[in-house]
Amino acid sequence: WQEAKQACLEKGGRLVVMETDEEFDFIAEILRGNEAYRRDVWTGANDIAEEGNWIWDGSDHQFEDLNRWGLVEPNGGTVENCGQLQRANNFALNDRRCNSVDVYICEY
Ligand SMILES: [Ca+2]
Ligand SMILES: [Ca+2]
Ligand SMILES: [Ca+2]
Repeated sequence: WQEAKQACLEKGGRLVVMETDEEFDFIAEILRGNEAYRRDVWTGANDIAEEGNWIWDGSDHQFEDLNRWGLVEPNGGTVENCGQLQRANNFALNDRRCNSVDVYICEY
């Protein structure tokens, strides 16, 4: 996740921040509709600074405005502090170990 974040910064952007349900659905639909995206996908969501306090990296947009967790997520406590779109769960949000290697979406 840190490398994904850095890659976005170096391109002048940031990891995707989903301000609205519409934005979330727009991205999830693209991922669902394309066989090429058979991967979990990092977003800017994380609770690295404070366990349980989810924020969007690089944005002051309130994370609580969006409630798109998978059914049992977030379930990783202090072990899972980075938010991804989980393919196995129809691209709902999942907290995952930040050192997992996944693809990512930058926004500009
Ligand atoms: Ca956005
Ligand atoms: Ca956590
Ligand atoms: Ca999880």
